[in-house]
Amino acid sequence: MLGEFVKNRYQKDLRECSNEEIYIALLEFVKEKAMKKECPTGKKKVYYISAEFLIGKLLSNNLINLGLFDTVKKELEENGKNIYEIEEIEPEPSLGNGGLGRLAACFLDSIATLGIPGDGIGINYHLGLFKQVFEQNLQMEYPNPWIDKNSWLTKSEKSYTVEFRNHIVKASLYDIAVTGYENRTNQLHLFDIDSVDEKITEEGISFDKDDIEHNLTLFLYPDDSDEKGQLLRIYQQYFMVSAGAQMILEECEERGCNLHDLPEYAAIQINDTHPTMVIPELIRLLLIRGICIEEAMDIVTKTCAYTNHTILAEALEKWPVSYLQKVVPQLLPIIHILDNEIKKKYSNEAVAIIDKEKRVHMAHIDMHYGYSINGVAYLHTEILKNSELKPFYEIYPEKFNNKTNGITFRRWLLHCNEELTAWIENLIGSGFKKDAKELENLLKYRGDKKILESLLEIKAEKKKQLKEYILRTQGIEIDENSIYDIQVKRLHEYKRQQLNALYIIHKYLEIKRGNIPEKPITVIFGAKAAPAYVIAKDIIHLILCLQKLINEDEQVKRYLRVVMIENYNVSKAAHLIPACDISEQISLASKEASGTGNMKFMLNGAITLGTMDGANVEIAELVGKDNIYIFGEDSETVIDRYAEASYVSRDYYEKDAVLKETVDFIIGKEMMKIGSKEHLLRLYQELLNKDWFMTFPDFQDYISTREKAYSDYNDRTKWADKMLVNIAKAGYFSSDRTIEQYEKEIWKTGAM
Ligand code: 26Q
Repeated sequence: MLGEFVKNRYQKDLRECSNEEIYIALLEFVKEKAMKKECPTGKKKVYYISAEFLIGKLLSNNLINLGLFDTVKKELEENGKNIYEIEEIEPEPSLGNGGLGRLAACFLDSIATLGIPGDGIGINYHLGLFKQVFEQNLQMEYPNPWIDKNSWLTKSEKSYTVEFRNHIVKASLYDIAVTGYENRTNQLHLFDIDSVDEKITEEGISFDKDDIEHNLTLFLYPDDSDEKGQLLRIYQQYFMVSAGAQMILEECEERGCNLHDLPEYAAIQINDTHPTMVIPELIRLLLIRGICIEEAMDIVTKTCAYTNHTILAEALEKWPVSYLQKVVPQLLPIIHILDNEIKKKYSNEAVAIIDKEKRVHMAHIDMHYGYSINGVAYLHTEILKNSELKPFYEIYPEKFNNKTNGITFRRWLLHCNEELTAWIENLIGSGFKKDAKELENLLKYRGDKKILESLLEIKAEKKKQLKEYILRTQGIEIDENSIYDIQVKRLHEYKRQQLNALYIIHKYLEIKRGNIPEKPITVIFGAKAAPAYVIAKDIIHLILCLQKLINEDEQVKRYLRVVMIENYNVSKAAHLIPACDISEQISLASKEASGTGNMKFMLNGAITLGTMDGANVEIAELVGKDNIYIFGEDSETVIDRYAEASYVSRDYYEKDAVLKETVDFIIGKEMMKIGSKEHLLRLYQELLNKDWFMTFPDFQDYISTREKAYSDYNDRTKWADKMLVNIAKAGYFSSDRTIEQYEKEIWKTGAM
């Protein structure tokens, strides 16, 4: 099958082709097959608009979804080729920062899998998220290009004009096929400008931020710590939504829409506030097309729906009116009308669109002028309703709803863990691939020693594979018989990688005192810090210094190792997650909206060590308290403490000798020998004088809960039983379930 395709292309046999040649042939082969599966759109269609789509590598994923993976793998093998080596050649598109972007990618997969007509709309960043390199125990950032002559992108004929105050640009449309699992193909539409120039990047990832013609689609979220960066972000956002809105109207008209009935033809899901300008832009476009302002506002309100992904105040976008004036003056008259309407109706300042400091609150536009507001996990939605967005909940209780996040099992089980997939299939058949709830049928094997042993063997195999991968890619040797304890996610203080680091210091000191752990431990991190996020980079420095100190200490390294994975990304996640024993989900309760890594780990048989935060709450409820390790203060306590402004970290430090020695170690002589005083001292002072995300109050409980997990690990059969329960209960977190709820409760396209 592939052989014939290759022969036509290269006039030679598969066996004689290089891996690069095969990769390019496969790319074309898959594109062709995907196109054949495209399906017509009914009346209504979903548009998932997002500044990020962290799709990761697509080759294997597409082969799986098209039902071709096994055949292609076999044909390659018969010709002396290895699909995993070919996979490595594919450059990884990093068109997202983390959770929100990866969620958008999982959602596209599920939308297509469920047969819903629904496309993504975003930006074709040329460099995506930076490539992380460690130098002198510090994070350095480099450009990360992914677009080759041969890529998944297909240039379409379509283009739209986008006008800014000082520029007019042509938005060209590129498409990436989104294959559903044994179902239809949808599209990810990415807009770009022809004049973008990768050569304008200077040292590292800096570039001239004024040069809009050459930089507009160059980087994902350029550093916006200064005004120019923020203006560029507004340029990018408007570029995406203006081109997107024009395309949506054009498509709907082609399907017979007269624009008065737009809500019957389109549901636009706004992924956090980054695409919020689509609301005033659509109103503007409807006005130009002859619809009056009142009706335009009404139409748009019935078409747009908003998802909130964060409760961190600093992440809620508020753009100064003056910035919008500089970039998109045509939107301001509309934003003022929207604001006046609200001010007429409600005197409460807290729900205004434009505040007293003349800043436009993007989320407020979404909530007033959209028909649905959803959080991404039960607890998150409750916090939105009862505290963060309370004034809006009081006005629009009917708009609020929860959609607990999910992940696509095609990538996070079938692709990344073929061994576990085969094991499950052998026990309960293959129905779980389409209906993840069927995983619960595994529960009948609870307590079955032979079955549990075979589950442990699979975990051991994946751990061996990860050990080899880490040795090959980073030259660090780990012990495959140790407990793999993993925390991988963006670096942020609220996610509390620093708490994990404090545990490592404590353990190191314990081993030095002769308290040897029963079982060796390998702590693995993977995390990128935003380039301008100083403390986050200090935390990376701390972890890298601990890695060096511990891995070179002959006495300690037999019992404890630390590995910080360089340039953590989607494909590295696929190596790490199946090999994990303990999944660290230790955010400060109330701060992590949902988390999705927690779901991927659970599905692959890792046991969660976490706080009652985000979707951990739902995981705990599903698996029961014997199959998860929960510690720390709950969200109510934390929220109250913030309200009282009563937290003083130094009090904890002074009262707890173990905590004190641990924190002091950060600036002790061992660390100073390895690390930089500037970074370590700043982090030490931050913890001692602020500790905004309250690691100290949770410290002791974290240590004892982690020790309990390590000691339980030694009863292998009992541990395997916990693994089994976690896998069996993970079905709820399939993004197919999430998308079914979006469809039935928000979009209502009628496709299912
Ligand atoms: C905002 C203003 C200025 C510059 C950047 C931003 C910005 C950029 C990215 C704000 C937020 C993000 C990304 C947020 C994100 O990834 N949130 C995560 O979303 C996941 C999917 O719902 C959740 O599982 C995570 O809990 C949440 O942190």
